[in-house]
Amino acid sequence: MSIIGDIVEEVVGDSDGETIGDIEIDIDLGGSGDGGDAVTDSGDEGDSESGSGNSVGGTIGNIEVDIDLGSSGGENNSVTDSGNEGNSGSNSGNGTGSDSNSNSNSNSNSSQGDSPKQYVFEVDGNRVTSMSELFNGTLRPLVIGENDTVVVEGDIIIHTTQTHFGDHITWYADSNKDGLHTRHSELCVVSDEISHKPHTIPAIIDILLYSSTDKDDLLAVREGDVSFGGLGADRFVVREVGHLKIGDFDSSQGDELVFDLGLGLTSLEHLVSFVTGVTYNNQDLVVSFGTEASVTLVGIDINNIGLNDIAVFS
Ligand SMILES: [Ca+2]
Ligand SMILES: [Ca+2]
Ligand SMILES: [Ca+2]
Repeated sequence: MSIIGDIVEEVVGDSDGETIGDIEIDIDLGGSGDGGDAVTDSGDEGDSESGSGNSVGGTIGNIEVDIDLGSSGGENNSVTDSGNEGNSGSNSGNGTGSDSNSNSNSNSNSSQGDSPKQYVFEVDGNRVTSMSELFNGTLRPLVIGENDTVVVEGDIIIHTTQTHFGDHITWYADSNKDGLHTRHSELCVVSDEISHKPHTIPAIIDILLYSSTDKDDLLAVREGDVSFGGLGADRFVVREVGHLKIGDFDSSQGDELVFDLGLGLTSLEHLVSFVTGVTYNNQDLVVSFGTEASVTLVGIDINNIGLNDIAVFS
C-alpha cells in the first residue's frame, strides 16, 4: 500500500492512540565513501551499521532510523546530539535564497522553480467562475467543487473550502496587477460543532503566510512553492502531502519544521515511521515518504539540523 494509503488507514482505521511497535528503517543508498559520518540523534544507541558512506543514525523511542546517505565521505566525523539539547553548531551564513522571497511576481511560467505558483481567475462580479494554475507555461484548470467558494474582495481572491474539520481559506493576491495571482496566506478555521479524533484536525489556527519577513514567521509549505523564511525563528508548517521544498531552513535561527497535516500523525516517531529515504547531496537534504511525498531542505548544514528541529502536531 502506498504511504498515503498507510496514513489514511491510520487515521480512518482503528487509530485510538495505539502505539507503534518497533519499527526499524535501514536504508543504504549505496555511497562510495570510505568513512562514515555518524550523526547520532539520541541518547540511545543507534543501530551502528558497518556500511560505508555517511550515515545518519538515531533512535526515537522504539523506532530506529539508520540511513546511509551515500555521499563520498573521507574521514570519520562523529557528531552526537543528545536528546533535546539545542543544536549548537555554528552556522556559517547559510543565506541561500534569503533575499529572493520578496513575493514579486516574476512572470516566470515555471511551477517547479523558485518562483511562486501562479493562478489565473475568471471573475463575474464578485464571484470567481473559473480558476487555473500556470504550469510549465500552460494554464491547467482547477475544479471549483461543491465544497469550494471563491470570491473577489477588492484586489484579493478568497478561496474557502469546506473540509472535515471546518473551513480552509486561501487568499490570493496580484500585487503587480498582471493578472497572475500568487498565494498570499491561508487559514484553517476549525468548527466547534464537529467532534474529532485527536490529531485529525490542524493544531495551528493562525494565518500562515506564503512570503516571509525578517521577524518570526508562520509560513505555509505547499507543493509548487519554495518556502522561504528569511531572518527570524520561522515555523514552516507542512499542511500537504506532496513534494515540498524549503529554501532557507536555518536551525541556528530557531527555524522549525512543523507537520500539521490533520492526517492523524501523533508524534515525531509516527512521522518517522513513514520515512522511506533520506539523501544529502550538494547541501540539499531530501526526506522521502514513499513516492508521493518528500521534504527538501535546500542548502543546509547536515550537522546543524536534528530531530529537535521538527514538531509533529497532527
Ligand atoms: Ca501578479
Ligand atoms: Ca522570518
Ligand atoms: Ca529563519
